[in-house]
Amino acid sequence: MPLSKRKRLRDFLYDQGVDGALRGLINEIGEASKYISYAIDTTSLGYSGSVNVYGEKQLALDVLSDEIVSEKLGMCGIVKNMASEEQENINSAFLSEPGEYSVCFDPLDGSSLVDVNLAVGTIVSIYPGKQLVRPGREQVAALYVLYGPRTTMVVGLPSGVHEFSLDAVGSYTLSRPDIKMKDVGNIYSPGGSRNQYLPAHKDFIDSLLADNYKLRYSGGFVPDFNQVLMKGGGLFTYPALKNAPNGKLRLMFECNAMAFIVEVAGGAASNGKQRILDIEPESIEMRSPIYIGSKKEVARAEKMLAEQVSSD
Ligand code: AFP
Repeated sequence: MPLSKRKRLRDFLYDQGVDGALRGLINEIGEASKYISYAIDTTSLGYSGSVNVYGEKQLALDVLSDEIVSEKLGMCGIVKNMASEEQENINSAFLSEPGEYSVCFDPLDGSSLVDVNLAVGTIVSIYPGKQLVRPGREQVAALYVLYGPRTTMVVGLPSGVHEFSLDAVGSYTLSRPDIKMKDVGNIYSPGGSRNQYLPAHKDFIDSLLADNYKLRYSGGFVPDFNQVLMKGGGLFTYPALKNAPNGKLRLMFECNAMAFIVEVAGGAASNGKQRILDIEPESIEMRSPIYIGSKKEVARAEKMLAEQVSSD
């Protein structure tokens, strides 16, 4: 199909009945992602000399990506509050009136993979109003951008999950409408070190192996989850570990957005005990174990973890 005939992001959102402010916000994030995509190709891969609020060294790319998203969102006149995984405080500096939405984002998740030329991503949760520390079920939209062989944006709306691809003239155009998850798949993406697995999680992973699930793991949450979503089934997990009882991934900056997307697509997302989207966040930086993908795999994990607890 000629480029000029493909459905552009802004037009598709309009056809989906998305309100003007939310359309504008999603497009602003799309604009920011174009600069991040360019920065990945051109910025040095060294460290910036700074650390984030968790004491983790920041790559120059981490800082630059965060600046790009923060400036775009701050100046768009739509965002009331925003929180970045790379910044210490919720940023209300651009408090805008009426500012219909607030945003949590991870500007460049998996950034340490850029220097080995693996795919990385931007993850965004969008909430109505100004409150940010709240359950993920209150999101009105969520999206991620995947910087891989192609740059794609997957947008989760209450009405459906849709993929857009960045084309040769710099427009996001619809490439996969209405993405759906099957109830069961055949790939699994197991984060964390096996020697740190808790017994029930080890039994769960071994049960997938026994059922001939194929291992697909790059170390990047965005590409690894995207593979499960686009293959239509399977499971990504980053569990509670002996040395990390709450896992590694951040609830507000990483898990909630993907959980919203996977549920709209017909899948499920759990911390092993409860639905990710129902977790009441204790703080904006809290971590959560995650089992996300097809319903049957998530249910199997919850069942095996519960049996472990009852037998303890
Ligand atoms: P970085 O953003 O520090 O590279 O971590 C990426 C990540 O948070 C997530 O994208 C991966 O799923 C997970 O870490 C991989 O962690 P392991 O390296 O422990 O498997």
